[in-house]
Amino acid sequence: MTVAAEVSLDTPYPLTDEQKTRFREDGYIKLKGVLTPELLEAYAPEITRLTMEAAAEMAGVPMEERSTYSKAFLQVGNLWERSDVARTFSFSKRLARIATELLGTRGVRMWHDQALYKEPAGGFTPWHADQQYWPMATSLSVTAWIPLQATPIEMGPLCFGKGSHLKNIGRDIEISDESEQMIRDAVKQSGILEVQEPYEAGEVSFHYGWTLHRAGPNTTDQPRKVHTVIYMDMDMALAEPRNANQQNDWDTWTPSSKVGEVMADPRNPVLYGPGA
Ligand SMILES: O=C(O)CCC(=O)C(=O)O
Repeated sequence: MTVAAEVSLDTPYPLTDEQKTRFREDGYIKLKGVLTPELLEAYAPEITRLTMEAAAEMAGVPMEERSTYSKAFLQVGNLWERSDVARTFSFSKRLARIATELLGTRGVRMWHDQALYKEPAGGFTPWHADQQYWPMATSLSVTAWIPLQATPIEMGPLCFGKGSHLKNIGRDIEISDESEQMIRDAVKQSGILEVQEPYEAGEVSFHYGWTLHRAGPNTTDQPRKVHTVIYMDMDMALAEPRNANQQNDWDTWTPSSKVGEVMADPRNPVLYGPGA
């Protein structure tokens, strides 16, 4: 048996102190070998099946008739509620432990998962910060961005604004042509380094909810298949929504939670830490 074959979705992935510090300073980190070819082969087909089933209507709309947002990707949330295979993938302790150690919390809960498939000829993803959408009381949230294949620059991997989670830029603007322009200008003016790199198969990146990021278009003839899992501190309280997107996300992802209380809705199970 090879070393790679022994890696499961629950095998710990040891992080160094240097990696944790880098994540906290840069606002993101890309890690090699988080998933093996065997794991990708085992889970990607089901993620793709569920995504194409749920997004069939949008996939049928010609690109030229779509908004900037819907040109960027087919987006399907909470796959974990749609099949046991997707649930096993999204509930990976290996990923959830990395999220916990990067955040420095005692554990993490599921905020939600979502597939983000950038189709062939799919457009760019405008600059934005995810937490604009999330009614969270602190900044202890992190997204695992999990490409299901190697993702060269031509497919539109993520591009991060290095250290941008520490600046107060673009926090009130949703994903749109305006966010692309406004944040792009602010990133350039404040000297934030834009880092865009290809992903090898099995690499996974993690970024804070306040880290500014975008992605280029997919100019290849293959879909850019990506799954994501969004984690929050297991002690995260619900904040009063600051905009309509946050109200919508409250209703969608944590319906029974109350402002000021820990988000312990059945949709937000602890994935790593006490009680997991
Ligand atoms: O996959 C993309 O193009 C954008 C993803 C993103 O914004 C995110 O996962 O936070």
